[in-house]
Amino acid sequence: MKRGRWNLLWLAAALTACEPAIIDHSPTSNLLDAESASLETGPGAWTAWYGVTASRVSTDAREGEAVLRVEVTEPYGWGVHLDNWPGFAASPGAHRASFWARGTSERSLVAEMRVIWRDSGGRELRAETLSSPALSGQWVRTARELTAPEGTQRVSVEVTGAEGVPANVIELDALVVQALGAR
Ligand SMILES: [Ca+2]
Repeated sequence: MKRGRWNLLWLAAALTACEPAIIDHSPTSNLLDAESASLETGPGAWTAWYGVTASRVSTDAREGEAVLRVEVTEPYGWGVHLDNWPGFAASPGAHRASFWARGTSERSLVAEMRVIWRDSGGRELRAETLSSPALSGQWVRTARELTAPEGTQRVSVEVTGAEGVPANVIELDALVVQALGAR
C-alpha cells in the first residue's frame, strides 16, 4: 500500500518534469513563431548570415532561459536572419516591431533590426529598420511602429551591425513583429 503510493508520487513527479516548459511571454499576435521569438525550445528560423556564428544558448535571458547568441567572426560587419524565405505570414496595416539586445564585450555595438514586407511572390515591398542604442551588458529594448504596405503577405527579419571585431558578442531575445489590432 505504502509502496504503491510512493510509486504514484514518483510517477506524478516524472510527468511534471517531462511536461514542456511554457516560458514564451511573447504576445500571441507575434508574426514570428514562438521559437524564433523566444529561443526557448530551439533556434527557430534564425541562422548566421555573414560575419558571425549564431547559436541558441541558455543564459541569463531577458525572457525565459535562452537567447540567440551572435558571435562576430569578421571585422567588416555582421548579420543574422530568418532562414524561411519569403518569411512568416503577414497582412497590410499597423505593426510594432521590438527586440531586446545586449552586448557582452567592452565594445559598444549597435544592433539593427530590419523588417522586410513582401508580397505573395516574395517581392520586397518595403523595408523598415530599428536601431538599438549602443549596447552594454544590460538588456535594452528597441521598438518602433511600422506599416506593412498594401499587398503584404509575408514578413522577414534581419538583425545586422556595421561594427564589431571577432569575438564580440551580441545577444538577442524576445523578438516581436506584432500586428496592432490583431489580438
Ligand atoms: Ca528567451
